[in-house]
Amino acid sequence: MQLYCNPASPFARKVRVSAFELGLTERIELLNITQSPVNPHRELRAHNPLGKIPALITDAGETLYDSPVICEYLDALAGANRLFPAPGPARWTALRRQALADGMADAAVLVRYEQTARPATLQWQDWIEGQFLKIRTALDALEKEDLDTPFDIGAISVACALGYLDLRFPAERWRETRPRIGAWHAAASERPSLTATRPA
Ligand code: GSF
Repeated sequence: MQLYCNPASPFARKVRVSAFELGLTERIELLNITQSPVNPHRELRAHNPLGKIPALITDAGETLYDSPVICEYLDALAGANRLFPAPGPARWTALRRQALADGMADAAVLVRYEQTARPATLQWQDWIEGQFLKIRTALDALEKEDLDTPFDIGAISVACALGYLDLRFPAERWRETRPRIGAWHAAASERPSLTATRPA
């Protein structure tokens, strides 16, 4: 399999962490690329019309996207509902946490594009604040959750979204008012799957 990715992408990291947890790392060749909405990558677009990473080319030659689909595919490949629990309460919680974390990462990536890809004169502070409100509200919601459950797709998504905040927005200092999730993230970050995929 081949994975279009970039070390900084929180969504590509989700896929790489999932592959690591499932013992599939050796089966995936990483195709590291750089792109953005204003700097599209021609070859990637031929595989994913949306022009986004991660995109996985399976051994059968089909391209899968986006990260929730790829992670569920890898889980099925490894067998036995290891990251995506079977239908039932644990599955709905894991999927909801994935949605929450991916939404946080989406908002953070949009702010990053606004601040780095958009000409300074066109940047809109209210819009940036609107994205930060989503991120902060999501962090507050996570602070109230019990994340000490199996390291499933919900936990992986949360860990990767928090890692992206640390990478791109260290001034946010989200831990200062959210000690529970800060402690959870510190412990989770010691897992080999997360240390092996930590962006520089
Ligand atoms: C989001 C992927 C995404 O935004 C997923 O895979 O879960 N819902 C998708 N990828 C970004 C790069 S990133 O992770 O920072 C991307 O490829 N953006 C390019 C663009 O044109 O939006």
